[in-house]
Amino acid sequence: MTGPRGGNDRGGNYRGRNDRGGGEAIVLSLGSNLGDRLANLQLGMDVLAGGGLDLQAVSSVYETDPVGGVDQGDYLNAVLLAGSSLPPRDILAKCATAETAAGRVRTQRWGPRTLDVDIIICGAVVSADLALTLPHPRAHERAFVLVPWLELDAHAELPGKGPVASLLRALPATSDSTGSYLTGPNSSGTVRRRPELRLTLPVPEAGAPCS
Ligand code: A4P
Ligand code: MG
Repeated sequence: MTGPRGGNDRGGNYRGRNDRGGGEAIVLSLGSNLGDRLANLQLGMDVLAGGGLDLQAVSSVYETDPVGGVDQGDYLNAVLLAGSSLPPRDILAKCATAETAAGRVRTQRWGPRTLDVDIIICGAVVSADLALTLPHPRAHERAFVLVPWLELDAHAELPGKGPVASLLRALPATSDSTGSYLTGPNSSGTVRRRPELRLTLPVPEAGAPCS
């Protein structure tokens, strides 16, 4: 069934629009490879929602090979589209709150985590600040970001890097009939869509903007 909270034809969950409403278009990447991975992603979304961040669409869930050279379990990854007029640092603070709510403990860079929430873009904002680099400095080379983002927005562009579709084609990746992206050695890892694992957009706050 389709409708305001129905799924899209690739398994993601849309609120029924692709525009960003008021404020900047925000793209967030969620990842988990510790504990109940799907529950961690859902909790992260639930904590992120509201308070000035209007969640609009969530991708399918993808199971992905760990990237970064640390020996760890596979991740579940998803991408969120949102709209917000909050300053980027406030959105980063909301990401940190969501990570804390999921019990995130930082022991090792690129190591296993219950929940990681990264800001991929805040509109066209460009920042080299190490505390908040925008766009995310590694998004363009990560299939676990590009594949779910492209699922939600076929015309997505990464400021300064170009169309997401082109960036994905530039990775050593090919799609197969199941929609998985099979990547070769030295690549950003295999990305497998898990249509049976679904995330649900939280219900908007009363009075929040809605199409
Ligand atoms: N920071 C700067 N810019 C940003 C941004 N755009 N979004 C700062 C979010 N945070 C940003 O992050 C370290 C610092 O980055 C923060 O204090 C923030 O101020 P962190 O979450 O504490 O540590 P981290 O995630 O281990 O480091 P980093 O460099 O953010 O790692 P990545 O690049 O996020 O990689 N493999 C798979 N398959 N799927 C994954 O999701 N994730 C990682 C983490 C590694 N391998 C993965 C995955
Ligand atoms: Mg992070």
